[in-house]
Amino acid sequence: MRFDILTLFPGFFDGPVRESIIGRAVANGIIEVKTWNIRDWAPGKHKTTDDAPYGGGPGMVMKVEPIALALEALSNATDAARPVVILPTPQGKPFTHAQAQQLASCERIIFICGRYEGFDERIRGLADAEYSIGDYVLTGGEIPALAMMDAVSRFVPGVLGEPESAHDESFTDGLLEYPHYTRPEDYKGMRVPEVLISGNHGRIALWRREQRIIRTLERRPELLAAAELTPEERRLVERLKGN
Ligand code: 6GU
Repeated sequence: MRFDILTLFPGFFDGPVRESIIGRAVANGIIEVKTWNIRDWAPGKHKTTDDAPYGGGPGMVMKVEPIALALEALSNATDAARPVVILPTPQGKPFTHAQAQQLASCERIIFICGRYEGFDERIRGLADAEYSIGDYVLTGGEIPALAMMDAVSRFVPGVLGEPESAHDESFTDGLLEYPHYTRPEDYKGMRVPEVLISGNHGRIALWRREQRIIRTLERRPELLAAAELTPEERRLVERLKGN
């Protein structure tokens, strides 16, 4: 799978693309990440990528032409599959686990990273989808593009090792993760739950499932409506709620 990132700050991606699991996937040739400087498609001596807003007001607005030209140049390749173009914006649909999984089957994704106070509305017309990564405003699309690329890559076969991929339960069944512990058994009086050292795998599995339900109820109760629970587990939720 290949990611192309259009940005005014290609250096932003140097570390994240080299390190850790994504770095390993790139080194192994499972994913490919190419960054492109939008400025390289800006016309004129000054290579301007932004301009004053029509109608006045503060700040500058990113221009449409450099991005349009960049996309044209990137799509001119002889590839069979058309790339999917994603525009990270705070006004986009919330980006979810399900979208990450779905996008992982694309051969190629292009991210357009906007900066400054805004971008020309016509840039939206160049994208197939707009996504937001949460209800807060970031200074640009670079961090959201990295977050989405990371979430998508986890679903690309071979990116995660075996023990890691088996771990994928977390959002697929709509419950949060259970608590994890490793040595020491006692850290300043905070003990590892007894059940985890019992060696009883049946009890451990039950405890973990229950912990996931309790945790989801406490922290993200809105997730429970869509979670995959047995009738018995639904009754447990009602009991925990005090009903
Ligand atoms: Cl996708 N872009 C920006 N600039 N801010 C955000 C965002 C995206 N998602 C949440 N905040």
